[in-house]
Amino acid sequence: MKPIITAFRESPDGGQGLARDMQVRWALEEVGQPYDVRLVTFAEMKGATHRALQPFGQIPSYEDGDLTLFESGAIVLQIAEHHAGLLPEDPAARARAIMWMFAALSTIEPPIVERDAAILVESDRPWFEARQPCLEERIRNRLTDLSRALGEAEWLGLTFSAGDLMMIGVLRRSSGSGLLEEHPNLVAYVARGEARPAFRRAFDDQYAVFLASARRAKEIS
Ligand code: GTB
Repeated sequence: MKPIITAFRESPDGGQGLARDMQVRWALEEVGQPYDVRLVTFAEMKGATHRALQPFGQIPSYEDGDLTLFESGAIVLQIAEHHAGLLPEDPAARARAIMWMFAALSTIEPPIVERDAAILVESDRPWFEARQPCLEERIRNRLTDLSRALGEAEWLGLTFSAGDLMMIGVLRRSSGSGLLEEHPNLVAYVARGEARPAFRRAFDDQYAVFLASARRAKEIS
């Protein structure tokens, strides 16, 4: 039986693949595991049926037989631990790859999400403009340190891992902001991830969902 993931029926990202189902799709593609996608509307996401899978009423969720998971990091780790290809065999290298997954989600992502949220819901507040430099500085600090840690290496470990997958997923959210672009090695790192065939397949699948929702919107108008 194929695992089932959930994703937005109508993603607000305009087909850029920025919602977190993208990391799960990418991981499944990397390991060659076919999967099904259940698309949910915003209303369905907040309903009891979906909340039984994802208590916070968010996507993604993951169902594989009797196992149901939420949290994109936990889902990607589950996939990586049960299939070859996303975690090194060597125990120390494996632990470091998992460490980078946590770094992506708990060190790099929070300031990026905070700025995105401010732009989305606070842009009409009187203090919005004044707060921007502070939010940008927090991202800048993290990206500067990450850029130094990556240096001229291809990946964060010796080979591509779930740590890179999660990190690149997070960094894509700051692409085009000017902040990522201050670090050419991080821009090249993201581009390397995006050039992977598994990424392309995952991206194209979520883009097809966007195209279908755009067609529906056109038919209604
Ligand atoms: N920690 C959880 C995880 O990693 O799985 C966070 C899940 C999460 O934030 N899900 C978002 C969601 O369901 C979608 S990915 N939001 C709806 C809600 O909370 O009501 C975040 C996201 C959303 C939209 C864009 N975008 O439009 O660019 C990018 C990222």
